[in-house]
Amino acid sequence: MQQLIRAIIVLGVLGVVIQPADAGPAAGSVTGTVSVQVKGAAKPDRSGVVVYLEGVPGTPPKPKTAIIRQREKQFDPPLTIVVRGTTVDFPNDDKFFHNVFSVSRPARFDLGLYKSGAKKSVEMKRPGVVDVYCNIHPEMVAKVKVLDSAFYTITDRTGAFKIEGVPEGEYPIVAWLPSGDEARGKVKVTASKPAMIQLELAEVAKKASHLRKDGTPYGRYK
Ligand SMILES: [Cu+2]
Repeated sequence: MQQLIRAIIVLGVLGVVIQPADAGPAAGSVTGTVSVQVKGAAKPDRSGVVVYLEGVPGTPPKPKTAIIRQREKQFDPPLTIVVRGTTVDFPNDDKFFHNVFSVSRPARFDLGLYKSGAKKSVEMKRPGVVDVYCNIHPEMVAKVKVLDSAFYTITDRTGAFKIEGVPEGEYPIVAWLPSGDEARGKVKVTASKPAMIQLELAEVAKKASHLRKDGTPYGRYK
């Protein structure tokens, strides 16, 4: 059962241009804070909200490698943000077998059983959210958020964020909670004009339960 909690995320976005000394094309920063409110009360910990801009012109973001380890029957880290085209390595650092898989639309894969010390990799070709599980251990849960943008950041405990080096222009801005949905707005990055937007999104408190790769529930053989 999913329990929906209304949450409001207020993005205070300030467009600031930091003109480099050797003045090339104007590059700015988007800074601001995210304040998460659940049922009217401000959430003390506002970390973990992914904020990113879409459609920023220029060269496409460079994919980097990302690593999600299988360690002590957990995925480490549980949340990974990558740009499209990034290859994610899944090394097995445990002493026993795992079977990493995903049935999420942006990246369906089944890495099969593999042993301690082995590593398999997946290229994240499409943007979206990829839920990663192990077919043996239901407690192993990871998320990969694949973005088309290199202009992203994750809020800290205070909800503050900063995206640097943004060319001037108006862009869609997205705030995404891994445990909820996303809120969208637009932000104008200019030399002088600060912009303020308010977005609403729902935080979803849901029981972490999912099915195995073949769609059946996890049995008692764990
Ligand atoms: Cu496992």
